[in-house]
Amino acid sequence: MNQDDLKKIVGIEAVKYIQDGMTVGLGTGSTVKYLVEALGQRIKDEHLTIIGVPTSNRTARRAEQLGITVKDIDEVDHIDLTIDGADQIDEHYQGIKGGGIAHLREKIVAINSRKNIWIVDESKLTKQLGSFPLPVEVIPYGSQQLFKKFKKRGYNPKFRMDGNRFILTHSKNYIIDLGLGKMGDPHKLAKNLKDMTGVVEHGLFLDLVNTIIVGHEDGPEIIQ
Ligand code: ABF
Repeated sequence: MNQDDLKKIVGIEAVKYIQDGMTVGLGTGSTVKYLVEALGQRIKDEHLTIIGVPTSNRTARRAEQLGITVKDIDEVDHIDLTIDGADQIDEHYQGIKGGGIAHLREKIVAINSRKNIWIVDESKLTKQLGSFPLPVEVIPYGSQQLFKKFKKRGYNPKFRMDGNRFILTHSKNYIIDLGLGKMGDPHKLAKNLKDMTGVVEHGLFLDLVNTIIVGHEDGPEIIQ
């Protein structure tokens, strides 16, 4: 089995947690792709009434193609359940997200959800966060000064570029990835980052997840 097979396993497992009538936050990424496909199939087979709240245009387009009713977060009363991927999860179930540059919308959807499920293949689990670059969304104005401050703090920053162009988020901001290697206390780092003017949001998702579904060769592992 390859990594994609493991992603498929957890995408299909996660769709079982969705009940008729739910408003569901739909994450972003290659694992969530399988969840969205499985959800589209379930809606067709069981004539479910589901509202999807996508965290990116990519997910919105895919969901609509599959016949899922899509609404913006500010059009719904509440979100019952959000299912999303992650880039790294440590042994305290803290996560790094945002490899897909959607972490601001993902975090807004997550904090407005009654329950959060992450679906990952086993390669995402780690003892300590940090070997995956931590994405930080920053406004363009003053971003070079912020970059220098990150450098001075030893965060080993790198702008997310496409050739010589800055990659823009949905909100037309830049992403600076921090190559931290081994991260210290994520709560302290999260506060330090949010205290820096010009930082919009970082990819540390702390104390947010309720259930993690991990894809292994022998099937899905449920952590809750
Ligand atoms: C998304 O899932 C992003 O936050 C993250 O970058 C992505 C990683 O998942 P995958 O490996 O499934 O693409 O939520």
